[in-house]
Formats: sequence, structure tokens, C-alpha cells
Amino acid sequence: MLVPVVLGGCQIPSFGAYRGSTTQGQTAFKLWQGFFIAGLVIGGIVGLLILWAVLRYRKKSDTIPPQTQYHRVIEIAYTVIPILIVAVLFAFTFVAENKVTAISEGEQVTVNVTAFQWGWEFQYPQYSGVKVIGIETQAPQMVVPAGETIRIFLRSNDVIHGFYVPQFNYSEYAQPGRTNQFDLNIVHTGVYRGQCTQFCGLYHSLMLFSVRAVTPSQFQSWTQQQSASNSASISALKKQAAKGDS
Ligand SMILES: [Cu+2]
Repeated sequence: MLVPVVLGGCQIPSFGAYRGSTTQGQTAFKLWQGFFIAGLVIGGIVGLLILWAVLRYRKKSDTIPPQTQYHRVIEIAYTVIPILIVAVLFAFTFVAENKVTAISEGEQVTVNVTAFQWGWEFQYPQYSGVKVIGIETQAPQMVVPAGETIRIFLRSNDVIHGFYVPQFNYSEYAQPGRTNQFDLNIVHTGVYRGQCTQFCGLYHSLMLFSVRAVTPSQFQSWTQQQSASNSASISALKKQAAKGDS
């Protein structure tokens, strides 16, 4: 009775994890909290039982206490209870994982993410000419709208890389010859750092990037800016090429 009253105004602590900046990351975070609380409760019960056994059954004399063998009830209990605990944790994990990896019907922005030694390319197929590339010395930034469903198509040009944004509580392989897809629903605007999580060669540690979540209208003006500046640089290159020909 006292525990809920005393803890009523508290927030469950994060237990060292990120609270999740995407709805998917928040689902993973809730699972983490649940696992941690389950671990604390079970650890507490086991600890108290050990303490009780140690104190209650201390050596009092040299006579050996009654020896119990093949106690069927106890043996069934200590087999069935852990199986039940694992089954419950499995069920919660199954539900949470399905939520995190669910591909929604109505994605709003698609980004083709290509990992390569050692950098990232973010290409926006819905906005022709919009593409961001970055390498070791200059980490690229993926700009996306907050509050919308972002579909990521993740590929690799060479070896296995990992797309990981810590605050999203999510990591995904970028595999050569395979396209992995997942959704991100970023809750708030902001900048979130990301990195490659597979040891992919010499400059793996410099394979960084960031995700900048902006408002949908800021995103629209960003895409317009990008396609304008990209087509300007392409036409400049064409002019140079034409000069070279003459
Ligand atoms: Cu890498």
C-alpha cells in the first residue's frame, strides 16, 4: 500500500538508456525499463532469500541437519518459475520488436541511405537532385521532417556497415547486395549524432553522420534550396565541359 503512495509522483528512471527520440526508440526504451524493473524485482527476491537462508540456517552445532533429496514440489517450482519468467520477457520482446520494425503504409519521406568506406550518402528520391554525401573529414547530415514517417532504404557499396543513432535506440546493418528498410518517426526537432557500428576498415571510427529533424515547412524549403544549388553546380560543370570541348 505504501509503495504506490510514496512513489506516486516519481518517474521511472531511464536506467542509463536513452528515452528515445523516435516513437520506435521509445518502444525499445519502455522494453528496457520493463526488463530492468523485472531484473531488480527478481534480484531483490533472490537476494532476500539468500540473506534469509544464511541467517536462519547458520551452523548452530556439529550435528548435520536433515538432508532433503528429490523434493518434487521444489524441483518443479524452480524449473517452471524461470521458464515462465523467460516466456513473459520473450512475449514483451516479441511485441516491442514487431512495433519497432513495423513498416507503415503511409510513409511521407523516403531516404535512400548508402554506406561506403568511409562515409554516407543520403539521397531523396521524391525530390530530384537532392543528395547529401559526406566522408571521413566532413560528416554528412541527413535532414528530415519531425513528426512524419521517414522510410529508410539502407544499402552498402562495399562491406558491412552499421547505421546507428544512439538516441533512436536502433541500429541496422548496411549490407552489400541487400536493401534493409525501416521507418523512423522522430518526435521532436533537433540534431542527433550517428555513427557506423561495424568495424569496416581503416577510417571506421571517422564514419560519422548526423540527423537533423526540422519542421515539415523547413524541410520543404531545405529540399528546394538543395535541388537549386545542385542543379546550379551541374549546369556550371556542363558549361565548363562545353568550354573544354571548343
Ligand atoms: Cu562503416
